[in-house]
Amino acid sequence: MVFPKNFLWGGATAANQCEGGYLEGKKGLTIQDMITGGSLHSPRLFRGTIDKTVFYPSHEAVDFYHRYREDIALFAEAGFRCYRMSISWARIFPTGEENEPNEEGLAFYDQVFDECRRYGIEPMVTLNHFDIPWNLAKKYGGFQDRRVIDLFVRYAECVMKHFRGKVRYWLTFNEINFGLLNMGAYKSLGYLEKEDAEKQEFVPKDALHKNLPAQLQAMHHQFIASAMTVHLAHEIDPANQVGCMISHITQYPLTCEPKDMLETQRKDRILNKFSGDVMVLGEYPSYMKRWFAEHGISIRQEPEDAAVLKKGCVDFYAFSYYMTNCATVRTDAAQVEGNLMGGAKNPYLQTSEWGWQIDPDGLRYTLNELWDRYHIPLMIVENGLGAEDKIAADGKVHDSYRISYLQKHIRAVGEAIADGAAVMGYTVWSALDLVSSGTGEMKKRYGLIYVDRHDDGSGDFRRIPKDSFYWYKSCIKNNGDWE
Ligand code: BGP
Repeated sequence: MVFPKNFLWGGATAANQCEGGYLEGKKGLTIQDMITGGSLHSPRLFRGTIDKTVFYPSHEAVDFYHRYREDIALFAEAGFRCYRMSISWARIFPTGEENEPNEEGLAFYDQVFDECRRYGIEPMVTLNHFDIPWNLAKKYGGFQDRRVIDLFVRYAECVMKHFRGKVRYWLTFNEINFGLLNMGAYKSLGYLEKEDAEKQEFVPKDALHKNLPAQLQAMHHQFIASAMTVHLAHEIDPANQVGCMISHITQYPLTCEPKDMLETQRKDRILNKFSGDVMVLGEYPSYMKRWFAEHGISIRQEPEDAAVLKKGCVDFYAFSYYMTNCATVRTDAAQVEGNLMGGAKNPYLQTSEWGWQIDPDGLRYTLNELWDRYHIPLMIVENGLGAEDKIAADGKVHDSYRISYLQKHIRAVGEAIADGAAVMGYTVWSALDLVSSGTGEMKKRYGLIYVDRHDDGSGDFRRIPKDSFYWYKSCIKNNGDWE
């Protein structure tokens, strides 16, 4: 196969979905600690105070906090060359505002990275994967407030200095483009209106475009924080490589009617290209001007902002890829679910049990488009299948459907590399079963490793490598081929 020798094969997780230990080691609360479980048809609820009678999935998650040694040993057994994970900001700065970092938090991640290095696994660290400290959401409305930029950069600087030499690959904000969307504004920006923060309970998805100008302002602050972090990362250690992280929801026109083509372009620009362009090219794209004007958006910028963005362009483009959707101007088109956002149904594609359209060819198409546009290394940092896996009578998990999903997508990556795209790595979502970000469920399982944990809080956290684990091991061993 065409995969480069040093290709970063591995798996991914996020602190809020796997660690648990939500108050251990002097960790502070995060916005994830305040949301309940849900399902495809019942949304997760935000609760402004912790109610002991309610189940919050992130509180124990899958107990990585206590089991990281066992988990990393399994990752090593699968042959991972890379482990994409995140640091929980609130483990290092519990309220986000302390002057000094929490030593226990730093010590925890020291152990995690040392364990990775012991097996020759390269950590790739997301600085903020949907878990801004709760205090910053409540007090400042998250990134709406410019002061949060400095708080983030202080955190980023602290961990990049502390883990210098142990971590070389960094991602600033997970799926930064989700700040534009309903639940994404809460999770990504920590966007909370005062009146909502004080409510006993509300559905964060109701924030949808409630205050688009404020969301865009908050995203601007994230872009600045990210650019400052990239710049600092290079100063701290020239070996550091920093990527953006975009949820790439590739759009196809539902029909070849020119109006559908224009709608596709419009959606693709707002959803996918906007964030990528700012972070890779270091400036706001001209096509957003009209959209801003139409939505009454005028971003407050400081005189130095333009230069900061230009100085902080990312080194590589990382993205998650789960599906493609169709765009159309028709109002009667059948709809499908998706990652925070659905779209028009593509009659040629099958969907997962949670209604996400499965499209391996779309991954090849996307990689080629991104390479043509940016000409910087690309990395798929999330791709995988959420399914309701069961333990079979023989005590194993036979997830042939996941193997088939991964095979097709990895072949598509190989094709894109053969087409000429520079792809540096691929990390499966997820390395092990963890709490679903969208629905809060455990039963929506993505892992190569099964975790005995269920939606009612039962289970003993036992780990069982699935069939996909052994298949992926052979794929990595043969650098993108398998026996
Ligand atoms: C992405 C997130 C992940 C992850 C994944 C699957 O949006 O970065 O955290 O969870 O999607 O989504 P879900 O868990 O909602 O199925």
